[in-house]
Amino acid sequence: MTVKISHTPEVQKLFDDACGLSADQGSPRVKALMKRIVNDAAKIIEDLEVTQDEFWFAVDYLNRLGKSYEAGLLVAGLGLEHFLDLLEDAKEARAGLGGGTPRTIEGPLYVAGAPICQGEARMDDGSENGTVMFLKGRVFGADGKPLAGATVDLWHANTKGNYSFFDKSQSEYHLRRRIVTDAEGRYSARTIVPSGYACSVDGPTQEALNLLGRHGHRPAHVHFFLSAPGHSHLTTQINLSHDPYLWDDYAYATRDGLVGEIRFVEDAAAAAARGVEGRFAEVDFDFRLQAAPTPEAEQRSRRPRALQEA
Ligand code: MBD
Ligand code: FE
Repeated sequence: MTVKISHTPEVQKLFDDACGLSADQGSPRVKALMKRIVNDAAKIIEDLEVTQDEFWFAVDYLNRLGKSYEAGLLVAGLGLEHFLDLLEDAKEARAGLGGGTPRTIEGPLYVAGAPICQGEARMDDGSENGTVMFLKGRVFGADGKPLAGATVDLWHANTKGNYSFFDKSQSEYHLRRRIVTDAEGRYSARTIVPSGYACSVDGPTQEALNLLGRHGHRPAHVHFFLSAPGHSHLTTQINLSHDPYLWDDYAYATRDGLVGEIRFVEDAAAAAARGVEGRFAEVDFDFRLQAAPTPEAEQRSRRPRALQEA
């Protein structure tokens, strides 16, 4: 057996030093994490016989990934963002908590500060010739009773699968709203049926997916942040039942309990009653929140996002 160079005392001393373990300053937490990362990277390089060309390709890939702001897309595609949900689920189960609407990944396209509406909202600006979608439901608390005054912060893509803010051709906060539930815990929105998202075909995420023999599609979906005093913040999505990618999501966000059954209605009288013309869609979806075990649980993660709120 050949000796593993990465395990020798010389190399361990090198990495300890490089990770600041002999320095007084800096963050102990970051030092511990960095030592593990560098150590594991070295082991991968040695065990898998990573070539010089492969190593420098990876360094250049990271530069390109960051330059195109696609790191959030890649971690979703590699299943790591979903893995964080599995960890949270397991932590809750161990603590005897859980129940309520399942969580699922946020993805990289939330923008803080969407307009606040009471009970109901119109989310699209009328500029797209999409299928009108009426989305409604109720938010229930941990005790199973409707929650008045809960905030339903929702966002979704347009008919091309693009999100406002990131797609500068859309108006400000297009397809993004915060709806405060009414006295019966109800929210309702008039919007347009979103299209599924696809990673940019010439971006670094799709480049990696191609090398893995994978597509970069997500089914049509609507994202939600739900919050209410005394309840745990919930990050989730509803993935729409009609989409062929429903259970073939590149980001692994579709979960049992999070499929939104979409009904397409072709009935002139029903359309007239809704104040629309032609075919439209309906989705009903209720949420159930959990009691917050701690005050921090009421808040969403401090993940850096576009337009942080003051
Ligand atoms: C999306 O719209 C999304 O929701 C995720 C998770 C990843 C990429 C694009
Ligand atoms: Fe999305």
